[in-house]
Amino acid sequence: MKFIHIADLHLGAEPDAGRAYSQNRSQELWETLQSVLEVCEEEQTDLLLIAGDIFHGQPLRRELKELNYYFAELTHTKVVLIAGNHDYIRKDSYYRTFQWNENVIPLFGRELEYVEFPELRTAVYGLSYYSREIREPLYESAFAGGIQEYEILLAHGGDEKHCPFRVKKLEESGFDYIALGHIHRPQALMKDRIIYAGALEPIDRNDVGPHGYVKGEITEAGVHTQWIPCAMRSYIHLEVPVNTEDTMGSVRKKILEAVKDYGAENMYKIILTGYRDPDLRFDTERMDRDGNLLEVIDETAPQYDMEELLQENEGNLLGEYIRRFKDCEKDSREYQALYEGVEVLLKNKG
Ligand SMILES: [Mn+2]
Repeated sequence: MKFIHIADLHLGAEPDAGRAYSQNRSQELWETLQSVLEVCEEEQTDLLLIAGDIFHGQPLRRELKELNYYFAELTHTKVVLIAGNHDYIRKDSYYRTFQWNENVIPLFGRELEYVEFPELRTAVYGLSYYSREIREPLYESAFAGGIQEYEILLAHGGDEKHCPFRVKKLEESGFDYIALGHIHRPQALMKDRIIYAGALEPIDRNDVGPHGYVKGEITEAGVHTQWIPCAMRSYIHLEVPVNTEDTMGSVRKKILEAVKDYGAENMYKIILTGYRDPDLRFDTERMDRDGNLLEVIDETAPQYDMEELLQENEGNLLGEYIRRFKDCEKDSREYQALYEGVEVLLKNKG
């Protein structure tokens, strides 16, 4: 039985709205889903499991129609989905009345329910959100019923306000595979068995690193999974080292080169590090204006000429301070204290 597990598509979201790069970002979320559906079609994947938060908010009727159209094009794959905390089934939700194609099986119960696929010797269990939060540990009492040979749990949450659970409880639940959603960073809580696929595309700037989906196979020998990156863009936090020779212009060039190296399609938070010429002030506000530089943070320290400063300040507090730390080793904590202290004392001096 071959499956693909995705989660947290957040269709309808507009990440970094207003930025130059992000104009088509909403569309890209749909395109990445389509690329996963193409994989399902090519590989004749048996089940596509979607672990909640398909939509960023309440889905529009036309959005459901659109989604259903793509699902209906699959000639082999069956799609099982649940609603998460973002697209929870509100009183007026179109989820309540929408007619899905026959290969699409929503598990929209408030309590755990299941769907059987006898031809795959598989049952998939799941429940859906009817509110933004569920504080009860609903998954801790879930267990595989032994209805089919292979049993899968589709689940959304894992933090305090969203169906909290202890991993140990899930381990003991008897499911062959637990397809998790809600936490956007892909991670296996237990190898090949309890996995957050992660958001299919990164949705906000904290979703750093690669994103993608889980491809798995369940056979009599057990479960085997692999995680496959497929997102069109990533958020990257990048340190750019600066030295005393650098100017605004040269730092800007360094940043642009780093961005080129790590991929111009990605979104960056740049952290400037190292020692700068004390006279140089970075205008980080201006630097992050263009392209997909979302933020530039200056963590450089000024490179003071300690000998010169010492001579100029012989006898006063600053001079005393420098004398005290002067002989410490570079890169030590004391050295850092020397720099930070000198910076403060100089500032106070006016
Ligand atoms: Mn969620």
